[in-house]
Amino acid sequence: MAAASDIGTAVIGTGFIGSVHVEALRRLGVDVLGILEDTPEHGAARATELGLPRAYASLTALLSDDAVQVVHVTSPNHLHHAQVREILASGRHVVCEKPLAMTSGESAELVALAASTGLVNAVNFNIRFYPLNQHLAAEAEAGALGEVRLVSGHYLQDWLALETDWNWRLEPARGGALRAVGDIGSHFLDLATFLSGQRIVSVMADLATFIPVRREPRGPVLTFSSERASETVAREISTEDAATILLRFENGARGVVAISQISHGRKNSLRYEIDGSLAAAAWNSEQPDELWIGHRERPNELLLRNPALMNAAGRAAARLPGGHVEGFGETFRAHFAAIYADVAAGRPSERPAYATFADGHDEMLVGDAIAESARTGRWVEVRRAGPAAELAREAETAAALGGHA
Ligand code: SOE
Repeated sequence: MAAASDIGTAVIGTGFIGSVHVEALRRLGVDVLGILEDTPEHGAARATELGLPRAYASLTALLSDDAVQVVHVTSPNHLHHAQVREILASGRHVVCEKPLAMTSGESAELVALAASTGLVNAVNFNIRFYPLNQHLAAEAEAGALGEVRLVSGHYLQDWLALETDWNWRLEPARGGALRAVGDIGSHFLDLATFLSGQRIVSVMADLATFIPVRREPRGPVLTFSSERASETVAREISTEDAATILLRFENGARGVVAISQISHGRKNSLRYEIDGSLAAAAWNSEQPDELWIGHRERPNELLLRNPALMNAAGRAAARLPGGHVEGFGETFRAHFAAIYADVAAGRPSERPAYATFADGHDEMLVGDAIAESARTGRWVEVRRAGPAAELAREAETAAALGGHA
């Protein structure tokens, strides 16, 4: 089996998250052969800044490099579908940033295409790969929490809290119809299912746009950028700044989550509480090395991330001994280690710990239900039947049978 260092990779997009991909791949020892940006000039500048051998002039040029076996897609959301299709068609494995696509129709097609090729396909729900989240998912699957009954929490940020804050995600044509829900709510919803082992079956959602007019600066703006442009133009905003969502899971468990990108002082705060019939667990992404475990009939516990005290899944995601805090960037390394083990094996494993296109597509279906519920003011079921879901399921079944659909 090939080692990670024998695997050639390229990254599309070198914004905030694209740069995190490059650094994590380097930590893993993968050979990052080059990048693709929105223009050749921008790519050349970024390749130099990142100390990379080359910038490809186009996706065609990138896919003409036989040394590239895996492509990471971190471009704006509206480019994902076309780029991923071309990458899969060229016979390369692909890691795509969330959300997988702009619509569930697009994501269903990508699931089918990926399954038909047998290539490794992943969506970057990296928050699964904080070691304590890997540890808790395995503990919960082994019954440590008992029957999961309630999942509550939030994902709050403040980088879009001012009317002068701007980013491509604000524009439906580039980010999609759901913004806060698609960008960060998707992490919480994926994690809730990953940790509880239960899929979301219906939702009741309320979306709010508190800043209906923002000041768009002339020229591009990096995610989380605090630069203030001198010249701006007023733009009407239709995508949601915040969402409050009630959830029902397939085992009858209930959930509630607040999502916001306008919460002053919360820089990147995902918090969950999972209440089971035997015990509870709670975690905060801004203190990721601590897992609170709640008990009714004995003292509560606080598990500090420590390979010596975690299960195999937690240990596999950890790199440093206890007390040496591992953070956001480390989750990409752990995530990619799981993905590249499958790349080295030449095909997806039976039950990947990472989110596949099927998980990314399921997220899109939950998003469809959230959008419909917000429009109608009613509880809406997640529609896993229907043409898009059927297409994805057929392809997955064929792939599981070892053939390619
Ligand atoms: C911006 O909200 C962002 O970079 C998201 O796009 C990432 O998925 C999240 O992990 C951090 O914040």
